[in-house]
Amino acid sequence: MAKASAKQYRFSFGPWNIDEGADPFGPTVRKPESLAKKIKVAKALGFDGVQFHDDDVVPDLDSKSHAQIMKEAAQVKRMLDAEGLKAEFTAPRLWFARETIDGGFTSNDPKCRKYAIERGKVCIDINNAIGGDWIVLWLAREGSYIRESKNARVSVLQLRDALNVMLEHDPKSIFLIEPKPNEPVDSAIIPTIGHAIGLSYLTNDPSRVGCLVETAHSCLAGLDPSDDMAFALAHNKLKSVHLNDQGGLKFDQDKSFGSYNLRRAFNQIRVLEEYEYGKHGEWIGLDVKAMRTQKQDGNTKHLSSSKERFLFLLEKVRTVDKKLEAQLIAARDYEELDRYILCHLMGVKYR
Ligand code: XUL
Ligand code: MN
Repeated sequence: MAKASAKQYRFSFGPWNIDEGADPFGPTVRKPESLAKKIKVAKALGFDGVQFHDDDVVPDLDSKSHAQIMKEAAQVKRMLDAEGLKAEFTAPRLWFARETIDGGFTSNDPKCRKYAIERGKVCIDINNAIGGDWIVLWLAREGSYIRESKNARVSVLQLRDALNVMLEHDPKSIFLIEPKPNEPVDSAIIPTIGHAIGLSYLTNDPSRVGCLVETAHSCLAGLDPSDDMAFALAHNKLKSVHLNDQGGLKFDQDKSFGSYNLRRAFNQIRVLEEYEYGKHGEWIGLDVKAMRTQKQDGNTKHLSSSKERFLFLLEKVRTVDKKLEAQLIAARDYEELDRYILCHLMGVKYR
């Protein structure tokens, strides 16, 4: 096991990270696990919190009264309390409903936009009931399949207006935008962290609109996830991360952290460590998926191994010879710096 103390870091994952293995080309291959079991797994694997979609907390919420929704949310809070776990966030699953086929906040149909905003408000109430730190907005279908179907400038302003309504609904809630450039739509309105931060400044209270960087989403935009994190940190807006991995420009893979590119994983932790990320209440979320080939009894290995790798790489980040690094930077000998970092990562003797 890794030696580094990870005390400053709090780890979380969501119920969707223990899944049944369905993909667009084939059905489920594993049995579903109950939410109660997933919460117990989080505890057993040494996680500190759980992330939720609104309907993970209250299934079928559109068919339930507000009082019933609040009652069921309180039950989930009790389940978390019993394990000594915290809710990190709640995200409205706005990409599932019939009303959001053409997007939620940016749908061309005003009735559907209204549905999305009302759903956002319910999500805020659920998040408060389970004691979550923030609302995450993955803007899944806020985009287009063909350029002519929407006015992208209007869409940005619709997102701003929706955020303003939600900011007003609860003056304490904090909203994190999780950008992704494509999938399920062809082109997202908010494809990168720069767009997410730009949108936050358009709202009535930018101090309560931050962002979440996901490794795979940055890679899908052709960007370096550690640079995206650094950009958000420079704006004081990085409140959460979804660490995973991605092999180039293909479908969103949500592979185990470091699975494709250990150096890229190392650099994400490096940038978080430099800022003392975690000391201000931020979380390390692991948005990873098991391979479809995985059997039932190994359906959480991707979670434990991602966390284990984080701790190994944290140790690597903390044991970089800072003096040598500074000397090589001063000498502009980046070839030697490259060699040193790779020796360090591979655990082979340097010199
Ligand atoms: C989608 C994705 C989601 C969000 C939560 O790609 O990453 O799991 O993180 O809604
Ligand atoms: Mn994610």
